[in-house]
Amino acid sequence: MWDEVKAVIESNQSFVISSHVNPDGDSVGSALGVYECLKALGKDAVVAMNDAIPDAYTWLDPDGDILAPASEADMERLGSMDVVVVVDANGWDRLGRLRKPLEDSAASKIVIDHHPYSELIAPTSVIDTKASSTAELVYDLIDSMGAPLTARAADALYTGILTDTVSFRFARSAPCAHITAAKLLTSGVDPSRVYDQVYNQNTGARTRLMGRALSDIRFSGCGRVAWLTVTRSMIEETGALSSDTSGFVDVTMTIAGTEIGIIFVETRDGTVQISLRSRPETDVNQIAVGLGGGGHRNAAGAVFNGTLEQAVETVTAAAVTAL
Ligand SMILES: [Mn+2]
Repeated sequence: MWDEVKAVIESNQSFVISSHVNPDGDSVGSALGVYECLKALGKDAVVAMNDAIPDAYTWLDPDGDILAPASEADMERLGSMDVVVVVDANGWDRLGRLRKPLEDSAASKIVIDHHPYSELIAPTSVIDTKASSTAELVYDLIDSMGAPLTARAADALYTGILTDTVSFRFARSAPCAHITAAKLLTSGVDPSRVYDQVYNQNTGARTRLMGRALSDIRFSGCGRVAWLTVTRSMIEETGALSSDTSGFVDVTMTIAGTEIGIIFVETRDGTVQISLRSRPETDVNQIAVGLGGGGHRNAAGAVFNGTLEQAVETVTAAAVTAL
């Protein structure tokens, strides 16, 4: 499955690795895994993202190797690399401001991903929708290239698997995810250290914001849909950051009887960020796709153009219909 990717890597020297907007543990982990692999093979590589790396993952990049958010000057330079590698996304529109320089460049293009897709954006694509995470695929790439697995790559890939499976809780945590995780542990990853870095570094402000959001939880569909809202003023009053809302929606799924959980976050530019979660038997990806977003069957997201009230009305109605 890696022959074409290997051939492109072997016959080129400079690589730019990128991923989707609002990077998560899997996009950062997969990008760093590919970066470390290419560096170990003596290649020139750079990772560039549209947005800053969330605090939970900055420990993976202590020297700030990742260009995030990429500047205008970075983007000009990136267009002239030999190869563009897109990880954890398969759609140019997912790259934000990096779309134009990378899509338009004359570089060879590689996609490594595990999201469902409607069409390929690059002929050299390895997309496995059964994989728990892109990180699991990147481990396989490094292994099949015979490239050394650096300690940083191992930490990064373990982080990708840990976060995309929500600590091995999701249905897509197939045996493969555990097997790859076990190999990473064997190579020296300290699971308690990674868990502590990723999940136990919240600020007081984030915890207060979570309390505000949770204390106002609402239900639709006779309790089967649970939803949270976070307004701009809640974020400002608690002194939290917009990115602090990451993970709040997962709390809705800890409630007995909830089949769909939703969070609505009001943004500065007048849109509403929506994240959806569901039990294995319920598909929320179709709701996200209907809103112009996407993701997975049990975890998806979209950006709604309109007010918070309009978003709540539209999306809770779609969720009740999807039950
Ligand atoms: Mn992923």
